[in-house]
Amino acid sequence: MTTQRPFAFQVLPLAGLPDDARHASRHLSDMRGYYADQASFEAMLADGDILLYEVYEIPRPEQEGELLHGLSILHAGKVGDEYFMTKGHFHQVLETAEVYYCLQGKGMMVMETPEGEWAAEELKPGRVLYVPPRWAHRSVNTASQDLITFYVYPAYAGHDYGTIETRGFHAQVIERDGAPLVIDNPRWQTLTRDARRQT
Ligand code: S6P
Ligand code: ZN
Repeated sequence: MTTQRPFAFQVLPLAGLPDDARHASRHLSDMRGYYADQASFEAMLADGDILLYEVYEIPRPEQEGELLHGLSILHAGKVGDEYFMTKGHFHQVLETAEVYYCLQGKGMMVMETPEGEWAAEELKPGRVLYVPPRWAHRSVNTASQDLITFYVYPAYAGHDYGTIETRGFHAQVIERDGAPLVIDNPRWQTLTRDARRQT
């Protein structure tokens, strides 16, 4: 049974998570279709189905009043010139926010609303990022060590991965001349326009 007693754990420095933390891993094969350079993706996958990111979450009842929270650990690397990233999602209950706190590494959070407004914010140790209700979010690791963030959001939020899986984010983060660069995702305009036509 989930405890109703207060509890605490240490994330800086990281000293282990509660024993009942849930662990999810995403490998390269889970990300088919997410990266722009499909030839590089397939070539990498042929070399091995490497681990890209992991999420540890403290289980809480998925109901109003509760908060889900945990650690997201995004490994470093690129597919073509595109940095390793999470799948990204809207919350199923769109009107729910999320807070991220960066513990280690360097990266970006790319975000956008269903209407197509978009934003990109830097993640680095000590930096807090507020993702307002309605904003889809994806973390991107732009450095050579793990990007570790602590996150917290309403436990009843749920996840919608489908929209992003189909059209991607408006902003794409690539390496150009050794530095991160945010560019327009060329596929986004077409896929979003097609999706709007169908509704
Ligand atoms: C959940 C929260 C994070 C992400 C994690 C992995 O709402 O935003 O725990 O789940 O960073 O990303 P994704 O997009 O694969 O769930
Ligand atoms: Zn989220």
